[in-house]
Amino acid sequence: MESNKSLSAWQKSQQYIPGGVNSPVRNFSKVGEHPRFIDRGAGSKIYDIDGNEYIDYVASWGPLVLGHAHPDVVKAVNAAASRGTSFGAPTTLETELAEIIVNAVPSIEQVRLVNSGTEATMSAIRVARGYTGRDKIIKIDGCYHGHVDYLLAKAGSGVATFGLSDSGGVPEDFARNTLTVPFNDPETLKTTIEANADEVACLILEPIMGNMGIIPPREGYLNELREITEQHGIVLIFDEVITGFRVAYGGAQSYYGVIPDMTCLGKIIGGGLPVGAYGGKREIMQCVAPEGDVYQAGTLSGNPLAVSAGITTLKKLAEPGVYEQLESRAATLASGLAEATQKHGIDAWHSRVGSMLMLYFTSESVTDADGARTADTERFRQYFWGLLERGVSVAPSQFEAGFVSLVHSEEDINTTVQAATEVIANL
Ligand code: HOZ
Repeated sequence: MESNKSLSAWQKSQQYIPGGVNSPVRNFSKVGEHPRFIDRGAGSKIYDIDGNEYIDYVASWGPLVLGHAHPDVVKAVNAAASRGTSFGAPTTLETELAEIIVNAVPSIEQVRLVNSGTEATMSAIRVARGYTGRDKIIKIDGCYHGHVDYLLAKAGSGVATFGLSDSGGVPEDFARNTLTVPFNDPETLKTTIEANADEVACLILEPIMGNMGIIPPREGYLNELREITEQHGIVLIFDEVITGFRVAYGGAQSYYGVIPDMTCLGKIIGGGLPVGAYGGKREIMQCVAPEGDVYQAGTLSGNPLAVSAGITTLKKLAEPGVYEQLESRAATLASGLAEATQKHGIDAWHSRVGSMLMLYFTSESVTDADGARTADTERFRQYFWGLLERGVSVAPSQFEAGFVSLVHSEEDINTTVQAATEVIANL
């Protein structure tokens, strides 16, 4: 497969951009070689600058549930752009998106739009601290909530991909108030809370871990978290930047029927444009300035382009049969992969919730970050290249989720299973 143009594009980009990329996991260094530079996307496919075509399961790391360059999204963005890209003043479009979100996500009575998932989690935690008057926070080992200083401790995504325990540049003092506990382990959470009685403002987690591969909650785990946090007056924050509108229209909270106090959103609600949001109970959200004293602001927050793409995307997702289709295509893909690893005697753990899935190369169970860390990344590297050479693009990391979108046809799925089976047979 020809990739000379990507190679020279990367050689040039590295002169001007650290690692040649604007987000670490896009760099292929953990799978070896250079990243492919993308020219365009259409539906389920992306095309690199050397002219190679790939069935894409990265989906811009989650947002593109309607696929690339969906005509309605493109039309909405063009229409918005022709009326002005940003005003720094309220528009009715923002209220329209906020209303859709409030009606869809059970925990959200009021919502603030921001520009990224990082901004959403950072702001939600500030509000939780302001609301409770407490400083400490608890996060889960392997959950990733963006690149907020004090949330990079034991984080997933690129931090896990590059084998970092945390990030340079974060003063110890900043992380002093961050406590971490394992996923699916309510007992350690209880003892941690008891050891820090009346000091913990919030517990933040991805209800389905999506930055360490895919790790679903054990049955009852989220309910236990709900009970424990309620008992101690701790704000429970679900980071649904990945799972929001992905596993169900109302996100993981409606999928599992557990309602947090606050929710962070991003990715899908911007339809592929930069956006984030945080929201929750009215009483808590009333702490946000100008109603309350917790400050948060942004020049481009709620800009008409991102908001229009988001509204169009969420309206499509409200149509009947959407989540059934995602479920059925992803189930076919997952069972094809499971059959292949079984047939060829490859140690594997298959994980899937709705249209998010992951194949870990390990003989262990993956129910928390330590389980995920047992995966054989060298074997993943071979798998990744085998797929890419056969025209299938997955994230260049054992710890990043795969996403099925509404435009993946049965043929795409069958082609992918066939390609993966060939690769697995040769591992
Ligand atoms: N943190 C994102 C994946 N979990 C990566 C974003 C990107 O590289 O675009």
